[in-house]
Amino acid sequence: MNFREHEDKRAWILSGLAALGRFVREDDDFRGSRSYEQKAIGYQRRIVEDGKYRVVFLGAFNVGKSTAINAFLGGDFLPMDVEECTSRLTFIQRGGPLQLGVRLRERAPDSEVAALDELIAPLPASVARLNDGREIRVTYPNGKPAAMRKSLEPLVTVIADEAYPLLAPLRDKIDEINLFLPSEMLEEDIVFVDTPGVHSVSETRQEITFGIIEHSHLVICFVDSNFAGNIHDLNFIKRIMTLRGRHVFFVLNKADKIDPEEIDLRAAHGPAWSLMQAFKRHGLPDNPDIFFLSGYRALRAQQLERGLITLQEVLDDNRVSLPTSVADRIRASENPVRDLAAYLMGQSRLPHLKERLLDFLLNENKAGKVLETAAKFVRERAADFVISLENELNLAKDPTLFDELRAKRETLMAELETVRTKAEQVMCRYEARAMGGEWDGETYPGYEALFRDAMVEGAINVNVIQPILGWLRIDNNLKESRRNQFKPLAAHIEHQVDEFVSGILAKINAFVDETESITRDAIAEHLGDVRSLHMQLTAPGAVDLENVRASMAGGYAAFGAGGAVVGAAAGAAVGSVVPIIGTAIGAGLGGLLGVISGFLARLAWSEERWIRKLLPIIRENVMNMLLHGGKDRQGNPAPPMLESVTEYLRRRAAAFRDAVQEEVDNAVGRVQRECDELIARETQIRREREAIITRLEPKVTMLHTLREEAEAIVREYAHMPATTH
Ligand SMILES: Nc1nc2c(ncn2[C@@H]2O[C@H](COP(=O)(O)OP(=O)(O)OP(=O)(O)O)[C@@H](O)[C@H]2O)c(=O)[nH]1
Ligand SMILES: [Mg+2]
Repeated sequence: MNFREHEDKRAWILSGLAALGRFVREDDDFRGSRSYEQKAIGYQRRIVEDGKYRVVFLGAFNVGKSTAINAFLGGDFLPMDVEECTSRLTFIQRGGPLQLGVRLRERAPDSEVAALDELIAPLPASVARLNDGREIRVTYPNGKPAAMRKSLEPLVTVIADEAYPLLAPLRDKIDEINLFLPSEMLEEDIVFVDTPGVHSVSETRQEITFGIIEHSHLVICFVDSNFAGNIHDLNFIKRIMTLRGRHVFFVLNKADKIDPEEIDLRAAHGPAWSLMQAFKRHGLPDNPDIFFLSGYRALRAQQLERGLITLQEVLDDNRVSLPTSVADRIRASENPVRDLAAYLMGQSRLPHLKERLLDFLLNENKAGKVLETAAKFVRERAADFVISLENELNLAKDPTLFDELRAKRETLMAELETVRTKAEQVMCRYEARAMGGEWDGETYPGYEALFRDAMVEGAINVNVIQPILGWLRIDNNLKESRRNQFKPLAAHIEHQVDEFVSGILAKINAFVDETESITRDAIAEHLGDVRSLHMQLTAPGAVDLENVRASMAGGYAAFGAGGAVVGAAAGAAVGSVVPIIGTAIGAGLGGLLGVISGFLARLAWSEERWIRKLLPIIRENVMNMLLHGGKDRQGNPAPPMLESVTEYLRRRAAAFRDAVQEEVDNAVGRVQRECDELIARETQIRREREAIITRLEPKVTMLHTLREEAEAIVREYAHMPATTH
């Protein structure tokens, strides 16, 4: 951008300030103190609008700023005090007649203004209200500074709160205090700003003063000659210096209080030397513009000249403390008042400072400086405001978070797949062992086949029939049986069958237990994996594997106690099979007893003959009981033990597998769902971020453009010779 005309720049800066103002006032993305920034922007706007050059007087409280300004102006317009005095910024500029303008933030009710009216009433002054009651104008027709100073006391001094409590509500509404002085006192294009002391105990007053520094074009920094190089001063001087581009005059004030020998502008010794040393130590520019001043003497000289005080008063004034030789010379002169005034003025060194200041101002491109400072203000504010927005924007654009999310999800999915495969393998092994099949190079018959293979006629013959026959041959067993209607034989058959089946089942049960236990452990281990995956997704933390195993076992036990088949199996596993095979035995024995009763008459048979006769009956009954089935005592069909037990084993194998499968599915499903949610969350975050980007990008661009264009203006001024415009 190339700004040729002063007016162009001015118009651009005003629009830039307006843009900043809108951003601060309305934008939800503005981070900072709205009221502070709005005020600062407002100040700059007014400065650009009136185009006046601000000369700001800064320094510790009581260092003599207000006194010096009064001396500059040639009258005691501003209140001064031996205590901390100034509490507000006071802007002093050229006007028509002597006037005080109090700008209010809001309209003050009549009652509040009346309190001021009353105070002003005894003074030669008239009060008017302007701007819808938002400004109070006091005019002093005779132009006497004292009247203005007195009306300022209740408004801009530290003691006002105590001395004029009635005016507190009005004071709270004050936005700005302006002094308008008759034309000869001040240049048209200059505003002097009196400020509260920087080392004030009141934070508010400090802030007021620090706040105006960035709106200054020239700073006159006051330091007490007696305390030059003081660390407090340095801290705030550093602060002024950070605002590059401001010229600073350093004034060593109250020079009347030091030995005249100490006044050395070349800074070889005395306060100027101390100040320079401190500057050097703190890396501040080592060729500052340093002046000595006695504001008080200058003011006294003026008062004397105007007849506001008498010669005697000055001679008696301890603070003026004239050397006796001088006092004698003055008394002896023809025009002692004029001579004393001239002497004091010379001693004050105000003329020197004034001359240097006027010279500086004459050469300064004041209008340019006003715009340059405003452009810097726009540039810096735009740069400041954009930082937080940019941070947020960069965060929204930062892909690493997504990458992390995605990477995490992908690892989890992969791990989940491994777990699923492992669980499947465990199930395959289980199925091979329980239902028959091959696993890891070994072939398993399965529970059912194990049982069927043991329940064959040969084995039954050897393990059931033969032992029964052996039993019949022992002692009186046959005789006893015949005598008791074969009931002992029936009981023995029952016992023998029970022992046979129980023996087989005991072996199978051991195998079932082992199968279930290794499956349970293996699954618990993998479920542990699944659960830790789940934990990774939800909350970080270790998974206690023992807990998982216990919960698995608990789940299965609960299942076992609840299920009818497994309930029966639990009985079978520990001892007798009688509970399951009772009906089969009943059916067998019913037939046996019926057949045998037909032989009861033929008691003359030999034992071997009896046994031969009984053998087929016993065999048929045992085989029916175990393999073929028969009828129970009521004549209902009764299944053989082979079928009941294999049915039970089948169901037990399936029930366990289902229980485990369910547990696995649940656990894996949970992780799967978390992963799905992760994807959903990713999408949502992405959407939110896109919204942030869409929202912030135009603002960032706007602020960047402001900054760049302001920078272009600043650069143009930097290359401009000082005397243009
Ligand atoms: N000896 C001496 N006293 C001075 C001089 N200038 C000011 N004083 C006195 O110092 C005291 C403070 O002066 P002010 O002008 O009110 O000081 P200030 O820097 O405006 O103080 P605040 O408004 O509180 O920040 C008054 O009593 C002045 O009379 C000076 O050059 N020499
Ligand atoms: Mg003051």
